Amino acid sequence: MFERVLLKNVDLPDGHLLRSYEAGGGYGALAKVLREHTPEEIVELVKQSNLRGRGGAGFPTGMKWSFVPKQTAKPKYLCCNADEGEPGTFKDRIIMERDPHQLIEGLAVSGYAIGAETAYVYIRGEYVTAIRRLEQAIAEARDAGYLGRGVLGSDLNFDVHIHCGAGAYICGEETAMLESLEGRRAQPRLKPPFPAVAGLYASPTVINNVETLACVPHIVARGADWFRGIGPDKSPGPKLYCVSGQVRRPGLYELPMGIALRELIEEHAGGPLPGRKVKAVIPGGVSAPVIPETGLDVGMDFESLAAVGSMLGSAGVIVVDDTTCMVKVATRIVEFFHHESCGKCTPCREGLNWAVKVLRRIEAGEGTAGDLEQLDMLCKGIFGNTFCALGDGAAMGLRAALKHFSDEFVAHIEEHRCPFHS
Ligand code: L3W
Repeated sequence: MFERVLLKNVDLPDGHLLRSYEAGGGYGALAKVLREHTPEEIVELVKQSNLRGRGGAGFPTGMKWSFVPKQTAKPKYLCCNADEGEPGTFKDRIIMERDPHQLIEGLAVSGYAIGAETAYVYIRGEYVTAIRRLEQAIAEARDAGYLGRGVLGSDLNFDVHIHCGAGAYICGEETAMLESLEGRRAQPRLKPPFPAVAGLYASPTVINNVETLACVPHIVARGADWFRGIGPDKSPGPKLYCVSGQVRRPGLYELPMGIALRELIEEHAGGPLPGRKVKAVIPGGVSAPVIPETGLDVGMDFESLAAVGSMLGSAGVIVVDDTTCMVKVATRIVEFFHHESCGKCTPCREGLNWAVKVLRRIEAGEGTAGDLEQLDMLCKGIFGNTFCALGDGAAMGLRAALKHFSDEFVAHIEEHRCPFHS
């Protein structure tokens, strides 16, 4: 059995309270850091651990921190991306609801490392329980001296504030999130400059995902070698996998990075529903290209999934069985991206609108010869030509569905009906 690290407190009845967190050694890493380490040593430790961002892109965390300029008159900010809007993704919610102090300790250690006195947690507004628990935990941490002026009697001043989103997927894109935090409509900014250099209020800003920050106290407590010893060396660590869709035991699983997708689905999530077969799996939220059943032996880590043309993304694993129409799946996903497009750039705004129209007519059995070529042309027009990753995610997902399940698209067009729902 894999030892739970990130989820070790989530089943405790009072896991969200300070006394439970402290009873399990909580805030020991923060105390150790303030007693024994310089900020530079913590950045180096996180670099050595090979921790990579858990929000979607997998960027090396220590490297991101090291981009923050050392000599600057501006304040530095730490932002936690807790917008968790990717369909099929529910890992950060569980951390915030059931073990919010783990995130707060991660924020405090990370803030110390990068020289930030202020952190914002940008949390999706629908996460009402998580917001309430995090607010309560921040108040407890302030009262206990883990946040505020002179943290634990040291020179560190550090505090955390919550900002609630209002339901837009684009706010999970880091620069749109900064726009929203500054009070403007959330639309992505051009990069570079990257936020590490010019982010919130044009100041150096590190943006990390909830799960990424939650890993940091454990790396401090147990060392970089321990972390690197779990899973592949380039993509190591304990990992939260959100399994949903047509399986017997959907849920949140903490397992090593790099576990085979087949093992995750068949052994941990209980396999397909009785009498059904797995047809396809979307491994990393709907931004990640679908993998057909024959590809399920792939490892769930950044390199292995990239090598097969997909990605780990937010590790939102969505299982699709043989009773489900892939044209319907692809249409729902592209409809989602179309609905959530911020409209700033033309390829995403117009291309997705067009793609939805074509997909809906194919799904309704009204597709015509040439529709598949048109979808392919639209994917080419969108991919690589948009301001942010939203358009890319939609195009990559649609391309993969067209590639692996072309027979289902062709059947809809030739038979003028859905073979699954006739
Ligand atoms: C300084 C450089 N910083 C890169 C930083 C950059 C960002 C991070 C990754 O993520 C992914 C995408 C989607 N100097 C830097 C630098 N950085 N070069 O590194 O950057 P990037 O551009 O590779 O990706 P991104 O646009 O930040 C998007 C996937 O996320 N996705 C996932 C959504 C997940 C949720 C959720 O619920 N958790 O919403 C959605 O599209 O596919 O791979 O910090 O600043 N030279």
